[in-house]
Formats: sequence, structure tokens, C-alpha cells
Amino acid sequence: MSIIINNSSRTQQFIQKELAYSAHNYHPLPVVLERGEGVYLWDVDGNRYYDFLSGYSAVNQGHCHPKIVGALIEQAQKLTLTSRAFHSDLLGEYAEYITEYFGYDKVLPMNSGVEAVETALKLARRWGYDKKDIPVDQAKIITVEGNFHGRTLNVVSFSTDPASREGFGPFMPGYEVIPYNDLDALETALKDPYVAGFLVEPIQGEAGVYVPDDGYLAQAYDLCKQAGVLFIGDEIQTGLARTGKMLACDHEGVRPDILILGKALSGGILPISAVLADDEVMLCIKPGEHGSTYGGNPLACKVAIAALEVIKDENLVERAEELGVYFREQLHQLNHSNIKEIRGKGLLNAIVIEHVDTDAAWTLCLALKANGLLAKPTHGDKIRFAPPLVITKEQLDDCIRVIAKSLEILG
Ligand code: IF1
Repeated sequence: MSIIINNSSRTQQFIQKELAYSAHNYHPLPVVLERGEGVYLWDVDGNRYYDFLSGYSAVNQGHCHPKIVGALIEQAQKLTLTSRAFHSDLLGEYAEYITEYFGYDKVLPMNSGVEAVETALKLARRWGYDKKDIPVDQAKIITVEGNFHGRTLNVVSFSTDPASREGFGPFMPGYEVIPYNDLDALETALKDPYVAGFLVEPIQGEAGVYVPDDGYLAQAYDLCKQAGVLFIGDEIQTGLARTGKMLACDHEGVRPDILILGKALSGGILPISAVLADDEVMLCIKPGEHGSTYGGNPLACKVAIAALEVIKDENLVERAEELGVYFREQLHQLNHSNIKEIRGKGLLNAIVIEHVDTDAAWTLCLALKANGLLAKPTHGDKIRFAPPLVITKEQLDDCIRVIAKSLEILG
């Protein structure tokens, strides 16, 4: 384990250029990356790091996976975009593949995660009017505190994070926010006959990998069924093997009425998202009522099929489950006074830092970086640990040594 010092003038030049010309809507760690392969990233000075963020779980399959890159290159030389004004030879193949993979009647392809969330919300509202006879413009969607579903004006309308919302009003009506992990609150909210859907992350990412109580999802689903309300699962971050099941909802045997996928659906190669539902819901949207220029383009179809194949070919579900249990065990064994809490499922984990100053998590991330591991703090005192699922046990052991050594900085 060697100490990396990369405040080189080259690094600083890249950072300065970004600051000069790119909007200041992020506060990244001071590292400038130029290459990735599997679990590793390299900076512009040639230092190698373990990636413990995985592009917020977009890179479950590992950086630049050769099979996915191969699919990209091959298709890029043939046909990339037709628009949905015409058919392509790949949309049907992809739609068949992904609907069979997850067991739904239909897919609606989009690009970014938040677009798929918007799609799911539109779909739920439309279903509410068409199938539940909710009076015009009265449909309601229930969401939960601490949610993160993206950053459009509609989606931040029901965010409870001031940084996401403040100064962006006026907001979209039609949402009710209830506490997360609170079935009584859900039962009460579901009494309103105009509720069309309940939108939820099976594990909250932004809230610092907040895992609800066992049984919450299953009972929430049952309550939705009893009330005739669609259960909308946002598995953009938790899905695709990350938590040790193909979908995090699988931990409780829940099959969302509307399933939202993104991120790792491309293995980090293109923005590809999808909404899955059965015909009774999906066919409520008719030609001309929703879409996107790039949604379902042939390049995305090929890349998504390859990305989904890799998850099965490389047993990423089983790997995430086994290595996740092992990783949390090893963290517990460090028995470090500065780790207040360890939480997560599969390889979606976070530690909560016992801290005196509010910068403790940031300071620790800088130490991790210096020791060759990249992770990002969230909410001041939490650090997410989510490596690509292709990580080996030996690599994970190495990472645990890096974490143990880095914790020393907190005293
Ligand atoms: C950023 C968090 C993660 C998501 C869920 C929809 C989206 C996301 C459950 C939107 C996106 C990302 C985006 C990233 C930070 C981030 C994040 F910390 F903010 F919460 F992953 F944990 N639903 N999550 O997690 O997907 O439109 O971005 O493709 O920089 O904003 P998108």
C-alpha cells in the first residue's frame, strides 16, 4: 500500500479548467480520472484506485467491461439512432429480452434515470384516470421522506432535501410525502381514493444507504394492493444485482407493479433507463402520448442486452450477496471506535462516522484516496462503500486494509 499524493500541477490544471468552464453544481473529490478497468480507476498522474462508488452503482459490471464495450463498438459501426418514428431491428429483440428477464409484459425505454421516474409517474397517473376513474387532475402519488429520484422540477417537487428544492419553486402538485419505513402512515395515506401510486426506493441511497425494517416492502405492497394503488419500485440504484438479489424488492418477494431501472442497465456506458409494467398499466399510454428521441435507440438496445447478460454470466447477484456479507463482517471486526454504524445489503453499504467535526467523512475520504480507494461522503457523516460487483475477495481484503489504515486519520 503506497501513499498517493496527487495534488500535482497537472491534476490542478484539469480541476481549474473544469471550474472555469463547467457549472459549479458538484463538489467532487480532488482526483482527476482518465482510465478505468474492472474495479480500478487511474488518475492523470498514473495512480491506481479501487472504485468504491461505481458511478453511484452504474458500473456494477466493472469499468469498460469488454463484452459491453464490444457490443457498443460493433453496433456503433452499424446503426445508432433511428428515432421512434421508424422501427429498428433491435427494439423488439431488446424488449423481448428485458421483459423476459424481469417477468413483465412490456418495457418503455428511456435514457436517464429521472426520465424513467417521470415516465413511471405519468403512467401511474394515466392508469389512475383510465382504470380507477380518478376525477380529472385529481390523481395523487404517495412518496416518502428522504427520497431521491432525480432532479427534474417534477421530481424535486416531492424531495425533502432542501438543497434539491430551495429556490426552484413553484412545484408540481399531486404528491403526498409520508415518513419512510412507516406502514401506519402509508395505511392512512392510502385511504384517499384518488391515490394512483406509491413511489419508493427499496433501500434509500441518498439518505446514506438507509435499509427499511424487514417486512416493510412486502407489507407496503400488500397495503397498496388492498387499496388498489400501484406499487412503483425505483430500482435505479438498488437493482441489477447490487444488493445481492437481481432486484432489492426480491429480498421480500415483492414484484412492483411498475419497475424503474437505470444506471447499471448499461454498465456505465450510456444513459439507458427503462420502465417495466404489465399490459393493464403500460397500454394506458397510447401513441404520441410519451417518448424520447434517444429512448430505445439501437445502440442502447445492444448495450443493455450485453449489460444484462454480463450480470447473469458472471453471477453478479451471488457475488454481491456473498461478498457483501463478508465485507460487513470484516468491517465489524475492525471494531473501530470511529465507525458508529455499518449498514447495507449486498455490495450497497455505508458506514456512519462517529465524528467531532462535520468534515470527518470528507477527511476520511481524502485519506482513503491517499491510500488508493475512492469513495464519496454523503450527508456529512456517512460514506458509501459500493465497489463494482466483479471485485474479488482478495481485492476486497486489500480494500479493508486500506479502510483500516485510513481510519487512523480520525484518531
Ligand atoms: C447525482 C444520490 C445516488 C437514484 C434513484 C433516480 C435517480 C437516481 C434511486 C436519477 C440517481 C444519483 C444521481 C447522482 C447522485 C445519485 C445518488 F446520492 F443522490 F442519491 F446514487 F445515491 N432514482 N442517483 O439513485 O437517475 O437521472 O441521475 O440517471 O449526481 O445526482 P439519473
